[in-house]
Amino acid sequence: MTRAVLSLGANLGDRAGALRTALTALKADGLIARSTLYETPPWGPVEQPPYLNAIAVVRGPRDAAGWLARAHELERDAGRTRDVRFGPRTLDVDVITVTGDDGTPVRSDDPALTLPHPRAHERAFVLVPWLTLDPTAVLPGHGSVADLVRALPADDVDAVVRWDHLH
Ligand code: PH2
Ligand code: MG
Ligand code: MG
Repeated sequence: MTRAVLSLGANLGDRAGALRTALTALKADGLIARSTLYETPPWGPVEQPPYLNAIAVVRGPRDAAGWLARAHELERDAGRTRDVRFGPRTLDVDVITVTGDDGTPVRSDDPALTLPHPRAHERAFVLVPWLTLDPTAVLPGHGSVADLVRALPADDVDAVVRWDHLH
């Protein structure tokens, strides 16, 4: 069994519907916890609409490649076609960390699945929902998520806004 932290994002179409459908589907995969939905400014080089983001923690009988395959399946179910890097999408599911039951983090340099996720430590839209879900969370190689959030520019943190209590 492994435990995986997944980051879900959507910025096209019915954003909340896509995230909620994926989070519901993950119950069958051993969903342990999920954050609420957050609205976040688009990160990266492409101009695009704001995202809704969420974090899910799952535990099940998959290895890292198995979680990536499941992530791609959820994206496909949401009607996603593979598109521009960092560009807009109906659903994106990224594997952030995978940990064995003995607590050992999976490390991978495979360009198809780098673990831990190579940019998670600088992304408020990953770290803020994750911290809310698990105040003791650690990003292997980078330290505690609480410290990483404290190290982010305050504007980046403030721009990640709880969304679902407004709607
Ligand atoms: N995903 C991207 C690019 N930029 N920005 C935010 N706020 N949230 C995302 O999930 C996101 C992004 C490509 O995967
Ligand atoms: Mg992504
Ligand atoms: Mg992705």
